[in-house]
Parts: sequence; structure tokens; C-alpha cells
Amino acid sequence: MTDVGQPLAQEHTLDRDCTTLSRHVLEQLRSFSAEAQDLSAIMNRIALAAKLISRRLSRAGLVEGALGFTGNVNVQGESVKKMDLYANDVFISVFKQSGLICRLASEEMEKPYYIPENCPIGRYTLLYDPIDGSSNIDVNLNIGSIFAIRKQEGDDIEGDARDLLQDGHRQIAAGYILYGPSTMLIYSIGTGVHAFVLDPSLGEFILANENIQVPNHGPVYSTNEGNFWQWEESIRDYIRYVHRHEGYTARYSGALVGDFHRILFQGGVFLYPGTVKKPEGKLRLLYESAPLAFLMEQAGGKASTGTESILDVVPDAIHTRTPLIIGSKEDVALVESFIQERART
Ligand code: AHM
Ligand code: MG
Repeated sequence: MTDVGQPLAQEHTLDRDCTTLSRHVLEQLRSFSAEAQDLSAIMNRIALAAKLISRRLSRAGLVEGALGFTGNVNVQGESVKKMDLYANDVFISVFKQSGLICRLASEEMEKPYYIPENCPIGRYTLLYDPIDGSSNIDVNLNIGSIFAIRKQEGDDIEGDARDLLQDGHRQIAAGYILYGPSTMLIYSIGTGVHAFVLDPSLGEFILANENIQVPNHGPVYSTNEGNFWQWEESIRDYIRYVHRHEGYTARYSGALVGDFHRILFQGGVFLYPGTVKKPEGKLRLLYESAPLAFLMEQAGGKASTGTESILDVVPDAIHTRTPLIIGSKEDVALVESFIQERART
């Protein structure tokens, strides 16, 4: 063979194709300990949930029960979509009989869901938003799922899950799935942020980007400017600033996961601030803001409520909301500077 580069290139492609999610988790942990095996198995089950949801979404207009509302309202007071319920149940189903996850807490359930047969050995809790950006489902635009894993601390005899009401540093893993033109799974177990793409022909998530670092600054600001009328003056100051300076561009998809994903790769800032009437904003801490804050910090970025780090916030309930300002370090700091400025005057 004259072209000696050919077999090497082929070997490289094969190596990449074999870097599946579960293998990657074990490599990251550099261990075959029981905990490493658990985490790898949990990620594998989350990947299965992602494949099931992705499969249903890819045929959403063709199969029954994928589009539209159920007619019910969830604990947040929001109308529930059929896909919200389906995805919520998928995450429960994939962990049944797994011995891994004892409790699941999600946006769609008032209280944590226990899988009793897992609880004697499964000391982990999955916190998740089964479908993030639900309003995009019926118009075939990108949506996502967000997740975090925490270890159960102490006993939960009463079923009150009080140990979940702790700061975001307690997360041992976090990630999201983006259902876009391709389905991607991005995760961190505290050793950087890594992205996988679902290869439908293999039915596997294959490594696409390792150790993603968010740029220190980016051009994008991502927020629902329709809320301008009800924002605090400090947030309006920031928006006026970007309107009057060169180098900024607006992007907002209505799905946090999609907007976050763009910023993770290209830099910039996403804001969902509080309003005068609802200072805590819309996004939920335990299964939206804290997992994404964990990822953003792992990627060298920042996540803030405007006055404190998202990872330091201790919720007083499972569905507690927080304002969220997340993205490139410099851009988050710029928003914070407007908030500090108004607090001084
Ligand atoms: P959801 O999880 O119920 O879909 O709500 C969260 C979503 C985020 O994905 C998105 O950033 C935000 O709500 C959009 O809200 P709004 O329509 O107020 O801009
Ligand atoms: Mg959401």
C-alpha cells in the first residue's frame, strides 16, 4: 500500500466510533469502582431515555399522542403537553429494576417519585426536566431534556426528600439532551464537559467534542425581550447597553437547552431574570438552572442569579425558581455590574 496515512485515519475513525458514552464515563473516572460502574450505568440509562424520546419526536406528526396538550395543568400551573408526560414516564421506566436510582424529582411531579425496589441499594436521585422548551414541540423546533444526579444523603424515611434542598455543589453529574437536527447528549461528572451525537445507524451516542471550553466573551445575548416592560431597571440598563453598542446579536429560541448550547460553543449570555412581580423568575433551580450552572462552570463560564452564584443557592422547596444569568465569564459579569450599579443607587 502506497498511502501509509490511510490505515491510520481509518483507525482514528474507528476509535472515535467506539468511544461510546458509557465507555467515556468510565475513562473519565479512571476507575472500575462500584461508584464508577453506577455512574456509567446511570448515564447509559439516561442515553436510553434520550433515544426513546428522540424516536417519538422524530415521528411526532405521524403518531398518536406526541403533539398537543393533555388538558391537565402541572404543579407549576402550566398546561401539560402530551410529550411532557411521555418523557417524564420514560425517565421513570428506564430506571425501574435498575438498582440505581431510588428517587426521581421532575418538573412534572409535585413530589419525588420513588422506585421502592431500587431504594435498598440505589442511593442516587435523578432530578430532571423531561421536556424543556415545551412550547416548541408543536412547531417542530428544538427542545431538550435536562438532568442532574445527586447522592441521597441520610435517611429519607418520611419520603420528604429534605436532603435535596441543598446547594448545587452537591451534584455529582449533570447534563442535557438536545433534540435538534441531530440528537446530542452533553454531560459532566466534574471532569470537564463532553458532547455526544446520537448515531441512529448504531443506536449509540458517539463522542463528538471533549473538554468543551466556553469563550470568555461572545456576541450573543439571549433573553425574552417581550418581558422588558416588567423587568427591574438594572436589566433594562443592560439591554439598553447592548442595543447601543456594536458587536452584540440577539438569539432566543424559547428552549433554554438550545440557547444554552449555542452559548456553550460560541460564547455569550442567556438571561431569564426575575420581574418586578415575580423576582424569582421562571426557571427552576434543581432541574434547570443548577445542572446547567454545573456544566457552564465546568466549561470555564459562569452562572449567577445576578447577586450570587447559582451553585451556592439553597432552595427551600423542590420546585424553587431563581433568576438565571449564564454564559461567558465576561458577559455574565457585565450583567451583574448593571445589577450592582442599581443596588448602590
Ligand atoms: P418549560 O421547561 O416548561 O418548557 O419552561 C422552560 C422554558 C425554557 O426552556 C425557556 O428558556 C423559557 O421557558 C421560555 O419562556 P418564555 O416563553 O417566558 O420566554
Ligand atoms: Mg424547562
